[in-house]
This record gives sequence, structure tokens and C-alpha cells, in this order.
Amino acid sequence: MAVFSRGFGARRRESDPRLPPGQYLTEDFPVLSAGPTPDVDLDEWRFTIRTEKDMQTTWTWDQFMALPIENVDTDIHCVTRWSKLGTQWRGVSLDTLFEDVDTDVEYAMALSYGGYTTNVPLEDLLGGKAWIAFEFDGEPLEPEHGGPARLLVPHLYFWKSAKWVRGLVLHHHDDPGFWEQNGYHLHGDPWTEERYW
Ligand SMILES: Nc1nc2c(c(=O)[nH]1)N[C@H]1C(S)=C(S)[C@@H](COP(=O)(O)O)O[C@H]1N2
Ligand SMILES: [Mo]
Repeated sequence: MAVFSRGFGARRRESDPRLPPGQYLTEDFPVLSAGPTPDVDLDEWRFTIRTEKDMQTTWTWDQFMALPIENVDTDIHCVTRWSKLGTQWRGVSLDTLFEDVDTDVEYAMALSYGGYTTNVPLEDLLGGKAWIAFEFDGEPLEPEHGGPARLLVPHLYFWKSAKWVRGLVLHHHDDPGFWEQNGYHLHGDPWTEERYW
């Protein structure tokens, strides 16, 4: 019967070892935004890292595009339980952006055009784990998905991947960002289901 073969197929897909617990696979790319999509002009776009000593490093779009660009092939996991496997991105590694940043602290707050914030430990941003991505699937990142550029931290739930990112502020403390103040977990590891707190 059709209903059984569908159920069987769903169970097989859910047992994919790339799928964290409690997640299901989707082929779509859902849009999840807490507010309107900001209109960010490339001439006005800036990315700034501000340290705990108030030292700032800022890139314009042209300066940013002159940095080494990496291809990233990765799975993404939203806390609302969808996961998408093998997504293709291009972006600049946070390791590259931190090369000349002098800091002694352990935490960052990502800031976005439009006001969104999310907190991420530096440990989760460095070491080849995070990028500022500006291409998805071979095309410039769509505004609704965070274009011109978004943070991509694929090993954490996708709310950490701040769309329309404009910078990072480094802190001594792991202060909660937007969703974290509203009950989402401070860290957000999908493999241990750090969903809410
Ligand atoms: N600036 C901003 N970034 C954001 C969000 C948001 O509302 N605003 N939502 C987060 C959440 S909850 C998720 S699941 C992903 C969704 O990204 P997508 O819309 O590209 O699927 O973006 C994250 N980044
Ligand atoms: Mo999300």
C-alpha cells in the first residue's frame, strides 16, 4: 500500500547519519526572519570586528571581496527541526578576518542590519568552523536568505547564522542575543539538542 511505502521511505531518510536527533530532511530552503528584510546597499555595506578594547577593523565590500574566498559544502540544521544536507556556499573564513585582530576574550555578539543579534563563542567561530557567506548555490545570496552577506556557523543551529551580518563585538561574557533572550539555548549544538533553556 502506498501509505506504507511512504512511511518506510520517511524512516529511511530519518536514519541518515548526517541528520541530528529530532530533525527531518527538507529539499526546500525555508525563510525564517524575525522581521522585514533590510535593503543593504553594497556601497554602504561594512563588516566590522570591535574588540573588548574598542579597537575596530572594518572592511568595505570591495576590501572584503579581495580576501581569500572559500567554498563550503555543509549541512544546516534549524531548531524548528528542518535540516538541509549538502548546501553549497562561498564566503570568507572567520580565521581570515581574525588574522590581525588582537583579543583576549572568548565571546562574540554578531550584529545584523535590521537589529538582529546572536551570541557565539569565539571557539565556534574560529578553526575553520564559520564564514561570512555571500553566495549560495552558485548565486549571490538572496536578500531573504541574508544577502548581501550572512554569518554561516553550520555546526550550530541555524539561528546562529545571522543574516545581513554587519559585524562582531567581542566580550568577556556570553550575553544572550535576540533568540537567546527569548528562550533559545545560549550555545545551540544540534547533536546534543541544545534547543531551549
Ligand atoms: N538577521 C537575522 N538573521 C537570522 C534570523 C533573523 O530573523 N534575522 N533568523 C535566524 C533563524 S531562526 C534561522 S533558522 C535562519 C534562517 O535562515 P534562512 O531564512 O536563510 O533559512 O536565519 C537565522 N538568522
Ligand atoms: Mo531558526
